[in-house]
Amino acid sequence: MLIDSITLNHLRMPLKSHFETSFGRVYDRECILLEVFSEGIVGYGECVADRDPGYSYETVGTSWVILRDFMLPMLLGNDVNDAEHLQHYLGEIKGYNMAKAGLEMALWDLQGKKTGLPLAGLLDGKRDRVEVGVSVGIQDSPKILIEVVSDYLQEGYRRIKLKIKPGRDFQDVSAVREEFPDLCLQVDANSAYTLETAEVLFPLDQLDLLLIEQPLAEDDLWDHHKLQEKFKTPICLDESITHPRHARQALEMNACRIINIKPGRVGGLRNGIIIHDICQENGVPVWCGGMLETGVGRAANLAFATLPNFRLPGDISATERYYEADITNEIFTLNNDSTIDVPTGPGLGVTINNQMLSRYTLRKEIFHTEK
Ligand code: OSB
Ligand code: MG
Repeated sequence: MLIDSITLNHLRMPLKSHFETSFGRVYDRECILLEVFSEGIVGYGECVADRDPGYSYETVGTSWVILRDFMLPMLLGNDVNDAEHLQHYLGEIKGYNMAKAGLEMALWDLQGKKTGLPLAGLLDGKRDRVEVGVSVGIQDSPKILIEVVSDYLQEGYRRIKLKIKPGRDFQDVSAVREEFPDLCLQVDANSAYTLETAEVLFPLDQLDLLLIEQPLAEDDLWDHHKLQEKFKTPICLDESITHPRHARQALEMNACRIINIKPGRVGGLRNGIIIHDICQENGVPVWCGGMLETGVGRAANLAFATLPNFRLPGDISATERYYEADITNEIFTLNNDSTIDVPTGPGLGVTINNQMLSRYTLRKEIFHTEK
């Protein structure tokens, strides 16, 4: 696939309701939408880096610079067959997994459009819909949290994830557990604790949680191992796993019993599939995480979650959980059984609503080959 030109769009989209994690509260979400043009066809990709370096060191601003100065010049005017081949170009660049994953997504979309196959088909996925849940931010009080959770249950979600942070953990989670004794419930600390401060989390072990996500720092596999020894609830790693190697090491040292895979965090679907397979070989379940994606990234996550070892519901909620109006014409809705249908059109299977795209675009730049 000859790469003719690439457009970067820096988007800011207002969220329907604010989203608070241990690293802060946001009212809107930023990302980069990539448009990769090849022989008259356009492939879309989403770089999920956020405005601030709270979840990851990578931000919209830094991803933009790395894409502009290093990644795009490597690709423009060249032939890139597929995601495997992309690695040949980008392999020398350290880090910036979200930028790499955004480019890779656009290539998958192009590949699907050129062959007429949906992404789930290209990945050899095994499902036509995937089980999903909803990730609920920290609320102003446990009472409001219960109301918010109750609303999502009314909408049909059967798995709830609560964000926690020091000072807003056991009280919030136990309040929800008392109100909903049978609910599939899990928590996510986004690395807000240390081995010492994590002692306050021990009572969570009695609340019958599906998992405790990323309690400790990103670069702290060993302390996760020490903590997992003290919990019967599985620890699930998110931020810590940015490469297939980390997945292998985490499993070897029993640092977790479940892994959340986000294609953006691990440098794309290709690496995501490798992590999926490593976990499957070791009998460890995975699930698909989310980054409040637009319809573009959501379509990719749905296709990814069709692989067989995705055995827990993903953080892939319906469009209306996030946005009043998305940049895709396609809207994702929740089925009665807490699933979302996987797109069936070629590539990602989504089309862009250009009016919404231009409304949300803060900055746009078109790059052509210099040859
Ligand atoms: O840790 O899973 C996380 C959103 C932004 C950054 C990190 C995380 C999240 C979520 C939201 O939990 C999941 C979603 O997209 O619904
Ligand atoms: Mg997480």
